[in-house]
This record gives sequence, C-alpha cells and structure tokens, in this order.
Amino acid sequence: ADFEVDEKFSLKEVLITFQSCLSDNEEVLVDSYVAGWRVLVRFMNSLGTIFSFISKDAVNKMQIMVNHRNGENGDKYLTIQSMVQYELNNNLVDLKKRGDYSESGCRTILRLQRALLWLKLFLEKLRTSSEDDKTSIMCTEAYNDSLAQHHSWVIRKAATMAFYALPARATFFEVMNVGTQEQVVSMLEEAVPLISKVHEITENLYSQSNLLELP
Ligand code: 1PX
Repeated sequence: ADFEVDEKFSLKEVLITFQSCLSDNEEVLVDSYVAGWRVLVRFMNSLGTIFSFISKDAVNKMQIMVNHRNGENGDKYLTIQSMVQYELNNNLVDLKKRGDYSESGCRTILRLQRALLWLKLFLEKLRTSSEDDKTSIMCTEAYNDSLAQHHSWVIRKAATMAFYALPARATFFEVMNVGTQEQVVSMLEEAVPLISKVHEITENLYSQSNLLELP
C-alpha cells in the first residue's frame, strides 16, 4: 500500500488510522494497525536521527507484517484474530524458545502491542500534563511501566538516553500539528481511549491464547 509520505505529521492522522483499525465485530485489522505505526514512525523520525535505532526496529516489524499480508496466505493475516488462529492451528509459532518461526505474526504483533502500551501511557501523561512537565520524564515513566520490562539493560540505557533528546512539551505539542495546546489536549482525549481499546482487545486475545510471553 502507498501512504502520503510527504504529508506533514498530524495527531489527527494517528486518530484516523487507529479508528480504522477495528472491524465491525471488533477485530483488529492488520493493515490499518501497521498503517498506524507507519504514521507514528514518521513522526518519530522527524524528531531527529537519535531515534533511528528505535524506528529501525519498528520498521522491521512492520515489514514482517506487510510480508505476511503479501504472502501466499495473506488473507489469513487480515485481522490479528485470524492470524492467531491460523498460526496456532498450523504450528507456525515458537512457543518456548526462538527457532524456525522467529518472524511469526504472533510474536511480531506482541512486540508492537507492548509498544502500544507505552504509547497509550505516554499520550495519557501528555494529556494530563502541565506546562512545566518534562516530556523526557513522562516518556521514561511510560517506558518503565511498559516496554522496559521486556528489554535488556543495554536497550534500556540506550532508550532512556534517547528520551533526553525529546523536544520540550510546548514544541512537542506544536509538532503534533493540531492547533492550540487546548486543541491537542482535546484530541488526545479522543485518541487515548481509542488506542486503549485496540490495546485491550489484543491483550485479551493474547492472554486467552497464552501468547503474552512469546520468545
Ligand atoms: C504523538 C506521539 C507519538 C510518538 C510516536 C513514537 C513512535 C514510537 C515507535 C516505537 C516503536 C518501538 C517498537 C519496539 C519493539 C521492541 O520492543 N523491540 C525490541 C524487542 O524486539 P525483539 O525482536 O528483539 O524481540 C527490540 O530489542 C528493540 C530495540 C529498539 C529499542 C526500543 C526502544 C523503545 C522505546 C519506545 C519509545 C519511543 C520513544 C519515541 C519518542 C517520540
């Protein structure tokens, strides 16, 4: 699929893509989910090259999902629900340790799912923050409560250091390209529950299927 690469990032775009993530019967559509990450990665890249080791990994994982979608069994990867069913029924997932299926959709989405929790926590902090609050601290706290628990010491150090390069709150709000700070906050009021919902549906599915610890 093609996306408007030249268009300036806007938080609105994040909102719209995550809105389109849920099917009528509340399944998570893989294409829209990946598209949502694509918008976020574009935003992160605009913040500076210091974040490129993070976006590289995100892009890798998005590409794995695009490859599944474009593959012979692409239709099985329409939703996260159909993907889980298909991969589990056909033994296409490394359940205990990494082996032949290190690029399974299940483990790949799990990594993005953990990052989605970070995003939800971070945006919620931004929403309720006041002028003097530091983005680097909000980001670190959100990270410690989510992704950090799954990362090695080295990655945690590198990530935490990169967070210090984040722009200050006012600049951050500006580059979200929504309008006044009040308008950003009200858009966050819409976006956070939406992202939470997508996160929660996936989390429940993974928990029921015992997939939350995939290597
Ligand atoms: C409106 C504000 C939006 C901000 C958008 C930011 C988009 C962030 C995208 C981050 C995606 C990160 C995916 C990380 C997946 C992961 O955990 N990968 C690790 C495990 O993978 P493996 O295949 O080995 O099991 C991998 O080791 C990761 C390495 C890269 C470092 C990850 C640090 C993650 C920090 C996330 C916070 C991003 C902060 C950006 C600030 C704007």
